[in-house]
Amino acid sequence: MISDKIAKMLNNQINQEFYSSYLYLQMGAFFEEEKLNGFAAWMKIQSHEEGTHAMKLYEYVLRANAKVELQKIEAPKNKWKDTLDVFQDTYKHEKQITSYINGIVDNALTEKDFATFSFLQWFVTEQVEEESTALLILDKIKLIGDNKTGLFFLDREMSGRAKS
Ligand code: OFO
Repeated sequence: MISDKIAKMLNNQINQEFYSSYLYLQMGAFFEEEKLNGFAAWMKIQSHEEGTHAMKLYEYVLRANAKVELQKIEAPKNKWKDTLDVFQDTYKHEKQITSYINGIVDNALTEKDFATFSFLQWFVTEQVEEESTALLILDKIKLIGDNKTGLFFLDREMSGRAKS
């Protein structure tokens, strides 16, 4: 049902989603160390969501009668200067994920693999959300600058994120 090339790309994406989960879990640990518990909770939820993205792809590859080939997950970066540094990386990372998703969509269209094209629409929409959320938080952090009270309140706001 899907070509070897598409199956390979989807398997790579499973790895990328698990890597995202790892990266955000590591960022969560950074925030725990910084005593920013709201940011830490936000990152742990984000990490969990990335795992669900990986599983969506995993199930699709199986349903499409292709082989799931899990790969080694790269160790994420584990040092950041501050909150701004973390969210600059988060935004950059999500843009990178969007480009990978777009790459698979592009190939699916070229191959007239409309099933995969249709399946990936969820990810296309999700990436708009992911990028815009990361950018909004990044902008708020920039707005706050060195103001510790501002960071305290933003941390509180971050703790309000609910698990979806
Ligand atoms: Fe962050 O959306 Fe999946 O990777």
